[in-house]
Order: sequence, then structure tokens, then C-alpha cells
Amino acid sequence: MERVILHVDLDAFYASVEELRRPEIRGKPVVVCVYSGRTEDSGAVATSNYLARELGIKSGMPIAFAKRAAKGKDIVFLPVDMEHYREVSERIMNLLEEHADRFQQVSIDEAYLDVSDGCTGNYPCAEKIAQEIKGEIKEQEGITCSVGIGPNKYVSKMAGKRRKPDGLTVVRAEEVADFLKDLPAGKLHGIGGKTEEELNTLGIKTAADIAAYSLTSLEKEFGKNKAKLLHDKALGIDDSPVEQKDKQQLSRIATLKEDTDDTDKIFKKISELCSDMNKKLQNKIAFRTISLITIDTHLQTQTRSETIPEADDACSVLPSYRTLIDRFFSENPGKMLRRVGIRVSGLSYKDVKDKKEQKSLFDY
Ligand code: DCP
Ligand code: CA
Ligand code: CA
Repeated sequence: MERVILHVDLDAFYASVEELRRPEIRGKPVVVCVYSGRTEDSGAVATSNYLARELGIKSGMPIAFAKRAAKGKDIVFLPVDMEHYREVSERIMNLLEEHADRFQQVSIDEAYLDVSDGCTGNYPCAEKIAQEIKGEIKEQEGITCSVGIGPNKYVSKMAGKRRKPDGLTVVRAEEVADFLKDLPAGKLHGIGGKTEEELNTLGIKTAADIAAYSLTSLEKEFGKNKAKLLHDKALGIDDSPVEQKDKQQLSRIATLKEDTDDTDKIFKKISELCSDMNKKLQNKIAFRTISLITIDTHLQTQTRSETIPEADDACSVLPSYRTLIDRFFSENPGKMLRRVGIRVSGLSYKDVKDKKEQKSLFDY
């Protein structure tokens, strides 16, 4: 069966999410930072939006460097808010999973979708799914993503990188060689800077150069395994399957009717979320840790967790949530909440006989 794989990657993810919830910063360069806290500007840039990238500000750069590049300009620097990004990510990943026969999340903003069952070798069919996905993410979460479509995971990932942001790139099986040939070796996913230098000293610069170099000669330089890897990357070969994995945690979050510090109202919302969570757990998934997620009126997210004896009924632990709510308010007097959520983690999956049944667990 000829496979068709989608790779989806969200554009400037943390920055896009910040722009969405802070209308006042839209249209400006935005830099999201991990402050290490030692001195005012110590730490690194997590990401920047495309306007900030035009100024040379990129992921991984020390914050002090970014501040220098930003000097005299109207640029927004923000600290990371991981809880919030995880929440948005989880919703988007759930949405993506709905469209896949097999689904594999590979990072907070990236996933592979195998759509081969419905779209065997049928690229227009896969393209239609990609358009639907882009539309749904835009409509429900207000952000854009870039999608690559190819005959395997590696080619779909490389295709996705070709047009960003808001891109959609299709590379059919017969187009792979042409698509890769002029790319410098270091741009091939999985080939690092050091290997690129070693290749360059052999006069090998592009994917086409690697492909033209005989495998035996490559083996002499790099050993059997690495030589095969290089050849596969240059030729666009990748047999690895899209691996459906068990989720490590599940959460449910909702907006309160109005901003409040009334613990009874908050508890009532938590009870509703527990019932909703139980639909997903179906007495088939047990958990060992529960968390209360709170988002206050300044959009600050906090999480409080408790480890409990293993349970499979989210509503059986309501008294523990009551304690966590009380703890939040005793530690944050005067704060009002806008949104609340629950999370269960430390999951174990019971009585799941085969993957198919397992998938149906996540279908609802
Ligand atoms: N990230 C980070 N530190 C890095 C790289 C990334 O904290 N050195 C975080 C911030 C990013 C997120 O991971 O928003 C996703 O990383 P990507 O590499 O996919 O980069 P972006 O989504 O920000 O931008 P792009 O549009 O290029 O995908
Ligand atoms: Ca991204
Ligand atoms: Ca990514």
C-alpha cells in the first residue's frame, strides 16, 4: 500500500498564542523568553514571531542579544507560560487526531498523521484533509500551521519546512528526488552540523551529491549504519511507521460564567469537568495524580497537584479538588478566576486488547 503522511507544525507557536490572547501586541515583533532569573536578562529566547525574526531574533538566542537587536524599536518581550501553551496544544492535537488513521505527536506543536487507509496514494484526498485541518485550527484556535504531505514521515517533515508560515506543500513519491536534490546536506532533517562539515570535506554539499556518492565509499567514511542513514535522507527513504502512543495525561478546562473567587461556584464547575472526564476514562484508564489548573483574570496559569491511590473515577476524587481549590485561595488571597481545569496523569490503561480498541477510546 502506498502510504500518504501529513506533517503538521504550528507557526511561531508560543508567539502566535500570545498574540491571540493579547490583541494589543498584534502587528508588533514579539519575543517569548525563558528567563533563568539570575540577572534581569539572563536566559534564552524560546521563539519569536515572524516580524521579530526579520530583526534577526531567533529561538535559542540569549535574551541579552535579542534586546540588543531590539534596541530603540517597539518590540514586545514576554515570559513563557507553558501551562497555557500545553492547554492550546492539547486541544489542537485532539483535533488533529480526529483526522488520522494513525497519529503521532512528536513535540508540543508538531505531529504526524497517517491517512493512508482513506487516501491510499491519493494526494488530492490528503490535501483536502490538510485544508480542513488548517481551517479548523484557524477557526477554533485562531492560529496558523504549516503542513507537509509526502509518502513517508521524513519527506512530509521536509515538505512542511518548505513553505512557512501557513504553508501547504505536497511532495508525491515520484517528486521526492527532485524535491530534495539541491538541498544542502545540513538542511536534511536528522543530519547535523558536524556531519555536514565531514561531508563537505569530501566535496559532498547537497542531497544529490550524497545520492551520487557510492554507498560503499560512504560506509568507509561513516560506518555501515550512518552511511545508510545518509543515503536514505538524500533519497527520501523512510519506512518508520506513524506510531500511535498512549496519552500520558488528560485534561478538561472550562471558562467560568463570570470571574469569581466563590469556591462553591468553582467547585460546581470542577464537578462538571469530572463528569466529562469520566466519559473519556470509561473506567478503562486509571490515574495516580490529579491536578487543579487555575487561570486568573490576569491570564496567569497555576497548577496544583496531588498524588492519590490509583483511581479510575474522576468524580471520586472531588474532595481532593476541594482541598486544592482552598489551597489556591489561601495562597492567592484576593485573586479572581476566569477559567478552571482538571488534569489526571500517571495513567495506566486497563483491558485494552488491541490497538484498534484503544483508538476507539479516543474517538469520542
Ligand atoms: N522552543 C523553545 N526553545 C527552542 C525552540 C523551540 O522553547 N530552542 C519552543 C517555542 C516554539 C515551540 O517550541 O514556539 C515550537 O518550536 P518550533 O521549532 O516549531 O518553532 P516555532 O513554532 O516557534 O516557529 P516555526 O514557525 O518556525 O515552526
Ligand atoms: Ca512550529
Ligand atoms: Ca515544531
